[in-house]
Amino acid sequence: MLRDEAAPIVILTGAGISKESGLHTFRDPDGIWARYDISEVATPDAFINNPDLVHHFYNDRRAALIDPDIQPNTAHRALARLEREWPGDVLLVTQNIDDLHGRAGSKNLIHMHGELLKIRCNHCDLLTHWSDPLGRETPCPACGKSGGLRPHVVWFGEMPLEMERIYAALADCGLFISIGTSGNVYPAAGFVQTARDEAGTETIELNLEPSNGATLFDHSQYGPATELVPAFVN
Ligand code: BV8
Repeated sequence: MLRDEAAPIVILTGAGISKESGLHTFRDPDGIWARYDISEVATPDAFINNPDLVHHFYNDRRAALIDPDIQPNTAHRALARLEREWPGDVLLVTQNIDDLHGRAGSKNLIHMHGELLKIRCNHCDLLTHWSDPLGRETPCPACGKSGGLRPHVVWFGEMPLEMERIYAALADCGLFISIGTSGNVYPAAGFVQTARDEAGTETIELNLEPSNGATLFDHSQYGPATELVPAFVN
């Protein structure tokens, strides 16, 4: 599949890569947005208007994620191996807020939508690992004030993280691989076009079904990530 055996690679993943680990996606029939309204749980206004509901939403997902049965799958591990073995740079950009890529061993990793197991404080500069339930009254472990803690998660209408680093990598990569994402959410859904706009970038989609941006990819394979990704990396 690869024309240049040392080209820098940028990989974008979405919720589909974690589905076979037991985590829900967002837009599949059994997905998260089938049970919750984005505007009530995943926007800054939602947090202002109903912080208890937003904390409940993320407390539920945080508790599900730390369940010992939730483990990285062979797709996560194959991407970590690709980073170790590929002669060129491999940057993994995930939209997911789970910690499965990191636990699988990926190091050059950007969580562009934040991380479910981190929190920050609106009263001070705290940013720390957190796996317990969070509430409006939880005192900040740094400044001691209540009412300021929030999940370290990028809500709709908020700027995704490390965008400069991502666009610099897209401008320089020889291969862009999109895995397990429906291509609904921007700016992530626009990365394939950005990669195409840089001469010579080969684009590949590995997904259960064609995404919204399917026609923008040079190559595509459809099926479960745990079948496609290890085979691709080998
Ligand atoms: C921003 C964290 C600007 C929260 C999330 C341009 C056009 C239109 C709209 C916009 C635009 N620019 C901005 C917007 C608005 C908005 C947006 O895109 N809205 C959409 C809904 C139209 N974007 C934003 O607000 C972004 N911010 O652009 O800010 C800005 C500028 C200046 C200053 C300030 C701001 C921020 C977006 C981030 C929102 N946060 N997550 C949380 O998780 O609770 S987004 C959320 O969607 C998750 O991160 C999720 O990962 C992401 C994308 O979903 P997917 O991962 O693709 O999941 P999905 O279920 O959709 O698809 C799963 C896929 O897997 C499917 O294709 C399925 O077939 C496949 N699959 C299933 N099983 C398997 C599988 N594949 C392989 N194997 C399997 N087994």
